[in-house]
Amino acid sequence: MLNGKKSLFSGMQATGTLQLGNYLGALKNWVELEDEYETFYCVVDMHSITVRQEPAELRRKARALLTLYIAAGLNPEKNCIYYQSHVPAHAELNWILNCFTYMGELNRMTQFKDKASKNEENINAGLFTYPVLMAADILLFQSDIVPVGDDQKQHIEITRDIAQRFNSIYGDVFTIPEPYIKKTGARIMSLQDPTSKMSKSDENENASIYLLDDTDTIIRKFKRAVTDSDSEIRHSKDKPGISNLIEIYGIATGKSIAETEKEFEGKGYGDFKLAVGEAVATMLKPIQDRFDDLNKDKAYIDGIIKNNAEKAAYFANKTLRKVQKKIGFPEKIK
Ligand code: ATP
Ligand code: LTN
Repeated sequence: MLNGKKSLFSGMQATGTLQLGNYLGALKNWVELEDEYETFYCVVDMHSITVRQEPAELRRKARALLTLYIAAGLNPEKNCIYYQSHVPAHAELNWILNCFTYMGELNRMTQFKDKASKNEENINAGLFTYPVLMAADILLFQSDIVPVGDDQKQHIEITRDIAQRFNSIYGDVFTIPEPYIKKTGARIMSLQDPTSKMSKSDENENASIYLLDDTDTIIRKFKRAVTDSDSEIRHSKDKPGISNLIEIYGIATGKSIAETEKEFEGKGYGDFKLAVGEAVATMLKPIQDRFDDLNKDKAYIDGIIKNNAEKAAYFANKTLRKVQKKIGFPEKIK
């Protein structure tokens, strides 16, 4: 709770251009929550450097991500949209929580195992303690819920464990957050390997639909999507490729699985893939247009960056001061 309202935090890494999974699994759902919650949507640029980044590119991607949040429908008057690196309280609470987190817990994180295997030349300590910074993000804002895609569930669980451990020693300092994961869109799969999730850092560009891809590119990528050997458009565990496309089509058009299966009964994969491509392109077009418009107004975006960082810092510092006092750090002399 913050300001007498329930609160929430979520964020995305500025590691690449947003892909369809980021939108359908997270961002699209964020837009519905702005009235009920005090919301904090962060560009987690500090998390991004757990994998080596080119400085100018990181700056560009972080700005594009923040702009995309707004283009996708988040009203910056109602939602606090900001850069993690602009609010030092994230790093300060991160250190404290490191001292309340066990190596054994971190060792179990599947995202760490996955990222470590992909970055064998740079398995740094930040990559290992990544979930602790994430816990700091969430707990700083006394978040009741954390709207994310399915892959982040384990990170919310460790956040809860850390918070409960801290509270059991020092009293009720942190709100224990719940994951907020929608059933549909929670796990959009790669178009080239439907057994692994779509990811913005995938090296194969055909595996992901990027939010800023133009219509032709979107249609081409869906045409090339890996599907199963028969030609029936049916949602089933043994047809992961087609099932993924049916799910995407369903969100883009509002149609249920049964309706989609019926619509394409007797038709081939070619027709279906084209329809999915067109539906997704239509869904993304307004976001792309708004993104272009927003990029023309540098002063407007700069204003949001400045004001929201101040707002986030105000709430974050409240929690941080409380924590510092509880653990026995000496008070500052005024
Ligand atoms: P990276 O490739 O850099 O690891 P990513 O594409 O996996 O990035 P994140 O920045 O880790 O994306 O995730 C941002 C948000 O999008 C999170 O809430 C995450 O759960 C959600 N998300 C990411 N990929 C998918 C997906 N394929 N389906 C549904 N939600 C997803
Ligand atoms: N690890 C998340 C990004 C992230 C996040 C958070 C999400 C960092 N801090 C706090 C929710 C709440 C990811 O999507 N990879």
